[in-house]
Amino acid sequence: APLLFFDSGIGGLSILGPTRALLPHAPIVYAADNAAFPYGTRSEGEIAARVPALLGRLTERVHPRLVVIACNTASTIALDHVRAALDIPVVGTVPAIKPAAERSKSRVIGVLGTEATVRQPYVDDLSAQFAEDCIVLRHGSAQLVELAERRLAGEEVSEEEAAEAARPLFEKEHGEKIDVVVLACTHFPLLADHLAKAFPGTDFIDGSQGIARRIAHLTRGQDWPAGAPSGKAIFTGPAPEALRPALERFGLTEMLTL
Ligand code: DGN
Repeated sequence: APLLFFDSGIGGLSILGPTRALLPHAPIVYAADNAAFPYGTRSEGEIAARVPALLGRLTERVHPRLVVIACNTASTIALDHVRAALDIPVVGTVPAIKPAAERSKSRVIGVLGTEATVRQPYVDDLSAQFAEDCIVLRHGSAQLVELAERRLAGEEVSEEEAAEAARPLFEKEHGEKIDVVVLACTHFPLLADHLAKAFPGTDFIDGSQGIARRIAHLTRGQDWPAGAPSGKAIFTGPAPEALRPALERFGLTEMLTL
């Protein structure tokens, strides 16, 4: 039985990469809800209804042993609903505010996510619990999501474009003191090299390594099939041919529509 990764688009590849490094033989199904992309501009109600229903259909089709909601927007809104709907382990992706607070010296940290993620009470709770003595500044950017999608589809995305989209975070009151930024959208690690160059002296962190370790822990002792692992991508809309080379780099050699 495979591991099922789920995102609205290609963001989940930033979680799949480190997971593959730890579990090179695990069969993978990567599901992208591209028919409803992007999630960041949708309402809480829509996401809370759509994600569990879709994961229900997907698990019936592929019978995974574990589901990874590789999307902060869907996780911060719908994780409990999904866990209630499925009877297999569900790993979510939530903003890495705790490690950011542990690392920050200036005690001003930034959270970059989608518009939907940065307004979630879940983010308030994480900030209150783990970053109580920090100023936590947030910026939601649909633009960065678009740029990550375009880059994976093979288009040239410049450092300046990425910097422009992230800059409003640093222009907020106290923003100039930010020393750690949480990439709270799984698309954004795919732009981390550009961001690190554009904002030197700022650490950009994400939870992907920790999530990969969590997945490895939950599946420890499993016998994965010998030989080359199988990997396929399932889309809710038409399969985007432009993404084929990028998906193949992640071992996803087959593209299907749900
Ligand atoms: N990759 C998703 C996230 O982590 O929030 C959201 C992308 C989107 O649909 N806007």
